[in-house]
Amino acid sequence: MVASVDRIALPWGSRTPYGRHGSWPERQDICLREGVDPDTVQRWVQAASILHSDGDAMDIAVVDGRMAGVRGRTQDRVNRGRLGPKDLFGWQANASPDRLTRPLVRRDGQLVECDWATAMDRIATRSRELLHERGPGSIGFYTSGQLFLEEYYTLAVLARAGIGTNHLDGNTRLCTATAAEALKESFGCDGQPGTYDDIDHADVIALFGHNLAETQPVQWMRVLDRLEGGDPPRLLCVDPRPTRPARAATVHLAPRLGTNVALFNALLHEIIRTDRVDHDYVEAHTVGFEELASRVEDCTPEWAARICDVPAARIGEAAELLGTADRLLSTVLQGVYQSHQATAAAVQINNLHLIRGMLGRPGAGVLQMNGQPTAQNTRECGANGDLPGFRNWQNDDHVADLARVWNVDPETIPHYAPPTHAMQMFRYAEQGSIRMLWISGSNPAVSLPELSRIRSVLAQDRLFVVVQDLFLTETAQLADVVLPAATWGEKTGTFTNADRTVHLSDKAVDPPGEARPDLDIFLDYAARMDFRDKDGGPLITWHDPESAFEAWKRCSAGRPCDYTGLSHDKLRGGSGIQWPCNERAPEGTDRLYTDGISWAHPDVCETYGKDLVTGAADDVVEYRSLNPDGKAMLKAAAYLPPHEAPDEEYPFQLTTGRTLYHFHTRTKTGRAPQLNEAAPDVWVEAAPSDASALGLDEGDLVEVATPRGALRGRLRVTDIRPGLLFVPFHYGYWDTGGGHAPDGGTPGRAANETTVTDWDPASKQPLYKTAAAALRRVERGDGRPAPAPTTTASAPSRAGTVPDTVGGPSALVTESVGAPPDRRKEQSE
Ligand SMILES: Nc1nc2c(c(=O)[nH]1)N[C@H]1C(S)=C(S)[C@@H](COP(=O)(O)OP(=O)(O)OC[C@H]3O[C@@H](n4cnc5c(=O)[nH]c(N)nc54)[C@H](O)[C@@H]3O)O[C@H]1N2
Ligand SMILES: Nc1nc2c(c(=O)[nH]1)N[C@H]1C(S)=C(S)[C@@H](COP(=O)(O)OP(=O)(O)OC[C@H]3O[C@@H](n4cnc5c(=O)[nH]c(N)nc54)[C@H](O)[C@@H]3O)O[C@H]1N2
Ligand SMILES: [Mo]
Repeated sequence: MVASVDRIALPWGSRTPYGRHGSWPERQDICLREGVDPDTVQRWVQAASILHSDGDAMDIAVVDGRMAGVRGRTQDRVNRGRLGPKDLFGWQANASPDRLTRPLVRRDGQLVECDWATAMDRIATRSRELLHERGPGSIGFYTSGQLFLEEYYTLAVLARAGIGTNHLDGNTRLCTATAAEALKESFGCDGQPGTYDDIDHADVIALFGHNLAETQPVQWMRVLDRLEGGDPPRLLCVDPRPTRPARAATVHLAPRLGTNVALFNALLHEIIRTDRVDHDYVEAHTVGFEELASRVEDCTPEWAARICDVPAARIGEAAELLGTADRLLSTVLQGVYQSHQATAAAVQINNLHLIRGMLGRPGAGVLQMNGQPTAQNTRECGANGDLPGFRNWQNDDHVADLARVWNVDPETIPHYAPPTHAMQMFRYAEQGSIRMLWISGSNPAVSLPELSRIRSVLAQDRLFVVVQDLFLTETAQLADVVLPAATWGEKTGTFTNADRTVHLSDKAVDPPGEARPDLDIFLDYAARMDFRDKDGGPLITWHDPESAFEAWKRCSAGRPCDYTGLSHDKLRGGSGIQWPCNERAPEGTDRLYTDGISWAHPDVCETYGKDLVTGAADDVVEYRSLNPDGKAMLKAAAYLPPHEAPDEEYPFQLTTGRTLYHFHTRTKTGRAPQLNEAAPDVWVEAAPSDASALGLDEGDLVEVATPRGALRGRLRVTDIRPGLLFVPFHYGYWDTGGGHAPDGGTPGRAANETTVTDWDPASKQPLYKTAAAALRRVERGDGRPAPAPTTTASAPSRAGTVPDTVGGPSALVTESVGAPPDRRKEQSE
């Protein structure tokens, strides 16, 4: 069956229902440029999507050396051929006419074009001067969750063993630092326990602060297909906005912002009170049950109801759902990770699974989600605040082992303190101890909190800023050197999604102008700096993506994220493969912890843990006494109120987040016409009762102000929790239509003008989802609605009052169900 579907109007496409324990049918989505059809495509090149962490496998169509479209790969375990709207249309940004094609350097205050030798020489010279004058601690690297594994590994080696700096982190700090920390706190080590296949088997699926429909649309298609098939799952959704999952849920809880810990403690209280505890599992595999039980003893639903402003009866219903599940799958994302008490809350979801024994079996799994496509690799390669291969910086044996892999002295690798986290790096840059900051694959002048501060940090004369990007972003405009990077489709490499599936993404077309792959840029820098190992040989011995991958395999050998059974060739042709993949598991591993907890023993664990409330690090002695046998740890936490509560001046709660059609600061999705038009400008969501109390209507221009700053956007009245405002964070001042930088007089439109510089004590992830704000009208609307989609959580409260979001002819996508066998054969070539 073949259908042509407007995938802006119908983002999840047509249904392919299937029953519990069945296998998800294939559906191939194809989107080709006008005038191109499958027969005129000259080459299909294998890749996977780079605009979220789902890892949807796709092929890029090439005609005359140019990208001409994409199609889903039906043989892949993750998506079975389906693609979401961003993947169907986002590839067009690669060919945008405003791509950076030559390096730029700042001369007399202006960024001017130059050749690569000039730009790289300037960076190497400045690096050497700083190393000489101020030492390695004066140089910091801020990278991404969007480069490839081979690139992060190279960056980690050159920063940690070449420069010898402790200041290397990713924007993963803003993204999945809490996922990693929560896994480490509960299981002793990072590594996703569950798998997407658990969706096929679960009878209850619980989403905690995760707008699955908009941020992992392909897995939402899978849930929708199960909801329409036999023996459908029941859904629990915890989110203060009326997301699509919230509307489809059996139980929806819309708590007050920042009260997750109170709510989760009440859920645990009910499960223990009704004795839905798997005592055998708890006894065999965990420590800390008594303390957890006593911590939540007083956390009744009535107690939590007052804090969270959710009916106690509803909390009881949610606990009943979780307590009676035969196979429970939970996912956790930014509504927890970027909210108050992030790690403490995320850990309570691990506790829920541990006390119910819901782990390591089909359908029983927890997904502490990732957001960015390659965030997993930033973490495992040690380009964030960890050592490569999930090694423990406090364990001398682990540092010595890493030094062996790199053939350097252990003292070369900084391990005197935890690797510096991103928020601290910007603080050091502000204070002047960091003098060079190299930013790759991130746009902090839009994405970090409190933008007026970030702009002033980056604009300082004494700070030498290098920005490696595809476009002259808001951040690049503040740089001293701008390096034009090649990206997805223009370079080869691998990356790993949120359920540990490793995909290969091959080069399909040449990059524009002189743009170079990030790997080549890092290798060029390492060669100019002439980094050496302890025997005087080159520190970095690889020269291309494949040799970099082979080097990483040696570093990962025997570690939890063991890649030794993988190779670029093995990843070509078929499906992505889940790590660990080694001699023992040559086809990969679907679930971790099927046979007890494997990486929590004091000798092997990645961390000795932290106090969830203060963030104070434990040492090996404390860890050994808590967990001598390496079991899972049930860590309890008391609820504390958010730091910033509404008051008379700032009476609203404010949260920020995403919409279906855009990715982050829109450098790619803002340049794809179908996506841009679906949500062309910022908006502000408020509840009908709040709007009418202030006399506001749909489409009015409003201002949202916090103690940090203000932004302006059009009002959309939705069924959001009363007292809460929502602003999407995608809109910086770059715009196809003409956004502007805030100039003191007129506020801008970026959500982060208003957010606070504050972070979770354990994971150091910034709080984008708990602030107090004021709302006022700037100007009455002219009858036109806010530029917000109607297909998503931003749907108007009164249906039919705003025209439906549609894409039209340019958004038509071919969907084929039950593809003929010959097409499948051609695809696997
Ligand atoms: N379309 C799209 N998809 C994406 C991305 C994108 O930019 N656009 N980015 C990718 C990345 S990097 C990430 S990290 C993920 C993020 O994916 P999600 O976490 O799903 O997205 P968000 O919109 O940031 O936040 C999710 C929900 O948290 C809720 N929330 C806010 N505060 C609270 C709270 O205190 N408690 C609870 N329980 N919920 C709260 C919000 O209402 C929101 O609906 O998406 C990935 N996928
Ligand atoms: N208020 C608020 N702020 C938030 C969030 C929120 O929910 N609310 N979410 C946070 C989260 S979870 C995240 S992940 C961050 C995202 O924040 P950022 O990472 O800053 O946002 P992006 O727009 O994805 O920036 C990535 C940059 O890398 C460039 N790029 C893309 N591909 C490549 C490549 O191959 N090589 C190189 N060198 N560059 C490339 C893009 O052009 C873009 O400029 O935002 C955070 N900020
Ligand atoms: Mo993220």
